[in-house]
Amino acid sequence: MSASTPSLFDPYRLGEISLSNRIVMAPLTRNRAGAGLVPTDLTARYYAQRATAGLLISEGSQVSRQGQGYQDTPGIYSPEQVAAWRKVTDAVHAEGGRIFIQLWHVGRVSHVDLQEGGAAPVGPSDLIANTKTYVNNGFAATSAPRALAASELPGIADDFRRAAANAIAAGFDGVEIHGANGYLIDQFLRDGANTRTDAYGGSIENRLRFPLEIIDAVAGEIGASRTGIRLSPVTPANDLTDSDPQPLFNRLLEEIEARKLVYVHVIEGATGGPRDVNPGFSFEELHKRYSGTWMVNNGYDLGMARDVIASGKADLVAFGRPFISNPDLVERLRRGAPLNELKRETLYGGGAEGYVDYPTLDAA
Ligand code: 8OZ
Repeated sequence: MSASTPSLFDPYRLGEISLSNRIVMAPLTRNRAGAGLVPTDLTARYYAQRATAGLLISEGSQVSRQGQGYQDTPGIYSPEQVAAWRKVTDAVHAEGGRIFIQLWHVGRVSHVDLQEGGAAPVGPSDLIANTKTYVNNGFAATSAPRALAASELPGIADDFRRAAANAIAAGFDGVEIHGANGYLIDQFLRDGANTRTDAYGGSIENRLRFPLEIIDAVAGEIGASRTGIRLSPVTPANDLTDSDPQPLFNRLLEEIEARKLVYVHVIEGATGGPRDVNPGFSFEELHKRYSGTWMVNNGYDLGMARDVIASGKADLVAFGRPFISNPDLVERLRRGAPLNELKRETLYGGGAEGYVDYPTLDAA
């Protein structure tokens, strides 16, 4: 390889910040928020332990009470949440790390027991998702959603805008808009979840309208150079279906290019599952349309990650579950060292166990 071949371990310029390497910690839901849905001191320790990643992306954090779909996920809408996240970003920055927050609205993937006054969750249409959520300490079917009125949409875009302002006030280096995995933004994009007959449904242009209004609200508030987005064009997660994702996402990438968002984070294949769920879909067609930072995710190991960076097919690689069980994942990859095994029973909920007690190489 020539000296100019990029490596996973080279620094990278992301908008206005520099990352010490091309390895990203993917957003990971852990369901450990404290009362008031605030991140805790353990949360700060967990992210600080992983600060050698070039970039950390926080777990999905709801932009409003309505945007919550699972028990004990943190928010970024109250003053208490902003103050608590400040402790997290300070701890990460003290270790030399960089951190974006993932801004999340679950849409129809929620349960009446998580909604204000037991209200129905909301979506583009009143179609129920055949999926489960976690509530009252157990898995439960999602509740039947109510179709949003067009007059409610500016309020939700404004929740995203305010959450982005809160994120900057809390010390985050930027935000990732959660446009993936069958949540609100993805629900508006897809004809399997969005059967609206107004300006927000039907044609590709119409299905893109609300997602783009959210993007414009966020980027207008904090700047495109601090705004990234996560997409999962072919995932079946959360009962999402779509008759023809290629032209839809081709158009979306053109719109994202025009808005100069700082990165696009793509989940290649089924979220946390096989990469080849839709072999006819071309991620290259998407990449071709966008000249900013291309972040890839899903089942990467060291060899795949080295190759995708060296080939120039991606700028950054996000690792999910390996970062839960290996706080020093970057060092382990650098040395080609073995990885700790993931304890699945402590993934969601609980305390320190399976959260901040995974050993580093040096400790082991
Ligand atoms: C696992 C459990 C709950 C939520 C996603 C935010 O899939 C999630 C999530 C993952 O994007």
